[in-house]
Amino acid sequence: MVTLLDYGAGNVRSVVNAIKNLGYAVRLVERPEDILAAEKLIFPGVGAFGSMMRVLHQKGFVQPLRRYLEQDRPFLGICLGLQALFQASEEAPEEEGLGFLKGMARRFRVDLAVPHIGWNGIKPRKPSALFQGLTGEEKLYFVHSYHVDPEDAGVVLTTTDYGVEFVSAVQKGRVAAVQFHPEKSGPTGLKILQNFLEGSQALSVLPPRAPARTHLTKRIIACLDVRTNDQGDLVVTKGDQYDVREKGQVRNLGKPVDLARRYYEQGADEITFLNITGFRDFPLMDVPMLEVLRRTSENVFVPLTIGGGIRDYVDKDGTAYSALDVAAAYFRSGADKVSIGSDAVLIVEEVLRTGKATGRSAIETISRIYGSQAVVISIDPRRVYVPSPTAVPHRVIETALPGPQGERYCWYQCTVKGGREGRPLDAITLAQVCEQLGAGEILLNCIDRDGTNSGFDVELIQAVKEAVTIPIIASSGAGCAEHFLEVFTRTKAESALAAGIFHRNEVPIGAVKAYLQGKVPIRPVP
Ligand code: 1PR
Repeated sequence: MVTLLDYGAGNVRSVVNAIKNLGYAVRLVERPEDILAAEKLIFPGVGAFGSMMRVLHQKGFVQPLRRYLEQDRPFLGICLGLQALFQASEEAPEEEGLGFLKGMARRFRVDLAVPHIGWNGIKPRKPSALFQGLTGEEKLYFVHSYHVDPEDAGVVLTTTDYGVEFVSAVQKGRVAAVQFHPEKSGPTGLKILQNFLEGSQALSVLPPRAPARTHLTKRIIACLDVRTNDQGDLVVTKGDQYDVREKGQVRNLGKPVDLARRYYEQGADEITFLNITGFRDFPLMDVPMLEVLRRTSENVFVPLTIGGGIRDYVDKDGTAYSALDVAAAYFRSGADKVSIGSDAVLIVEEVLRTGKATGRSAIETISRIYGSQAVVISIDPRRVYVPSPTAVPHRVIETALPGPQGERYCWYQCTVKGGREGRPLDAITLAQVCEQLGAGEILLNCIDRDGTNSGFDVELIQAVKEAVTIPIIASSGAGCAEHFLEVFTRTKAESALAAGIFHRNEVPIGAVKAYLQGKVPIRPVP
């Protein structure tokens, strides 16, 4: 029996599912005394340091946790569960950590995108039971903006490179904690969890190979656009330039849960579900999407993002739900990140009109509680050609692909409601303001390229990438493996997403990765 400390933020469902998948029963901590009664304790922290510590105090968990740690009992901290072991964090200087280890969590100060999101390696520093069966060359999934800085070098278990060499795992006696997410790191992560669950100190090993340097890999993401078809079934569909109908019928490319599982097995680094009619339906009533997440997270152990309908909503009977309520329902069902589309455009328009942020927008409220890494902004822009850089009051770029009248300039107009309505806002400005409001990542679609197999719009991707410091997911237009290499070499995008070629089995994920191997850092298919 393993005990899991769930303090109510983020996605503990995946950890529970991973443990169950390994054949163990899980008990959740409900009262402070459950902590000291645990045989083995896992503390998966997700969200922001300050809110985590406040909740731990409110629930009376801090003292029993400190005692459990001091008694040197089996403990595995994950992500914030690692940072919580230290005295403090720059993320919330007013909150004290558990103080089991001396030192603090510091924000990344690197010339790279922050948060550090994606699959990176580890460099083991000392033997541990957690390393049994590992080669040392595995990739693990990270998502964080802060890293720990221990005073005692003796507690360092692994380090990882990301602009700086940071501590990615610690161990002191039977207390271990990792910055990466084993429950989101595919078969390697499950192996580490299994090692903890079965582990004995006597079996400590060092992996046979340790990389001299680790690299954040480029992520390959499979995207599932989901909606109800005319027969009432929830299906994965795919459009051409956002038109998902063929001969009047919604294209049916398969069942969401089955396809997600297939892409996981094929080596997808992440899976995104977009509820493409979420702007119409009330998503909390949209039980099928929650069910899709619940079922997918039972046996898919890579990050899951869900988008569509993340916004404030007033029900027919006048009951108000906040975007935070909607997001919370998705996180509880297995999502690691939520993606905000139409609402982000309206939020940014409001900020630009009034000159200030309200603090109450979906982006701000969700990132405050769940952390910026949990908030993705999905942009659906359309290219608009103009004759000169000053023809419109928007961010215009010079293009190598002239327009129908020979125009050498264009801007990227944001749209809402799945491309149905253009707005007077450009994609670059939208991305910048969303970053300021607390968004952690940009999913950059392009309606002109969507479903065309003609390659990513590298001009758009580079223009947005240069304007923000958060990671970018390049999306729309992938038609072959070479298009992924093009987007990774001609732009600094951290990841690339595709839908149609994967759904139609034209280019499987494994073929994309095999082609990229040795050309850009990539997580090999496990
Ligand atoms: O506005 O917050 O409710 O979110 C709705 C979400 O649904 C947005 O993220 C929006 O991008 C998405 N969406 C809305 N309508 C459509 C549609 O296709 N009619 N899908 C749609 C957008 C675009 C990509 C696609 C890539 C790759 N899909 O995610 O998967 O373009 O496709 P490809 O590789 O086949 O070219 P809200």
